[in-house]
Amino acid sequence: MFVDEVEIRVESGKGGDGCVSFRREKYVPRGGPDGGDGGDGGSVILRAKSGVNSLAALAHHKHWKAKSGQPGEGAQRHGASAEDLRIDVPPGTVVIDAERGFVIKDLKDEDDELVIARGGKGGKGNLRFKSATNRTPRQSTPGGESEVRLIRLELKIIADVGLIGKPNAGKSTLLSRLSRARPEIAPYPFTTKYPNLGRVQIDFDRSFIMADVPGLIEGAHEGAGLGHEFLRHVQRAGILVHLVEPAPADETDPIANYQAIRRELVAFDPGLGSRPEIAVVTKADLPGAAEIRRKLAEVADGNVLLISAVTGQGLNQLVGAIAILLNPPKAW
Ligand SMILES: Nc1nc2c(ncn2[C@@H]2O[C@H](COP(=O)(O)OP(=O)(O)OP(=O)(O)O)[C@@H](O)[C@H]2O)c(=O)[nH]1
Ligand SMILES: [Mg+2]
Repeated sequence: MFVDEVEIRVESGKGGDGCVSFRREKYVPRGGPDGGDGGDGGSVILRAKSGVNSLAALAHHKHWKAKSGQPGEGAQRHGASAEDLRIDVPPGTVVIDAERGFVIKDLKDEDDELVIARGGKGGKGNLRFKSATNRTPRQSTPGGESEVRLIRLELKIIADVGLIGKPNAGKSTLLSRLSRARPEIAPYPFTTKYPNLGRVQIDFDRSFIMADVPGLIEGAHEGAGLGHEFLRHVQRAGILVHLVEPAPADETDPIANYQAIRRELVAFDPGLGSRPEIAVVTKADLPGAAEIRRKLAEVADGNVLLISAVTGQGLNQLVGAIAILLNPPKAW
């Protein structure tokens, strides 16, 4: 199961109370204070870990609580501190305060960490209050309170290139041709239900990550279709590759389809509207594809490419055009 948004409640552990105690030993009539400190409560820590691919593990486990620290005891014994509770999330997880809606932190890279609920400090035992003027202190402090937070985690896939387009445009097929990813491909819309990522090799030592996101439809920015959920993944892609199929089965006009998707992008996030985009007509092996490319060139900015994932036509050119826009450094 792919889960890319989840709300959880986290609670740190309380600190252990400090102890009030006096030494009691045979033949030692007035033993001094010997109450130990309480241990610290455990913190809840979110950690980005590669290999974790979705937030699915959190979908069924919504309450996370770290253990409390142990209270101090007599004979100067300190209570044990509780271990921190680590929750592993995929790199690219954004942590949001669910009550007030602000972004707390973006756990972008592997090993990024965030203490989301800090454990209470252990209280002080009465031994600490001993002084020249007070040899029998009865004071101690209680352990620090635990912290509770409601947070929302959103996974934004980080890709260099996002494949966008109407359902059935040929996005998954293209990804499967260019990378080792094996997304599901079928001759009907909405085959892809969640994003797929693949690494595309430009040449021997340069590559980029391409994401295939579910097809977008009109109204996607308001939640229509599956696309809305995934538009935010597109937000992180540096470049958009916009696929247009030349002869849709529903007989809609490819040029109008292209423009509809452009409108959705801008409506969702105006910044997406100015993201570098390569417009591509797919299924070049079908009759009429070249004509559609000519028409699309009149409305799209820049050069429109024509490709076929079946014959391989135009694929090198497309990877080359992406490479120029990305300009990735060589591996050494
Ligand atoms: N003739 C031809 N058919 C293609 C080409 N590329 C993809 N197709 C076919 O188009 C159909 C849809 O392809 P997908 O790759 O599943 O399309 P998609 O854009 O990922 O679709 P959704 O996941 O539903 O949004 C499949 O039947 C593919 O075999 C192509 O270059 N030429
Ligand atoms: Mg698909």
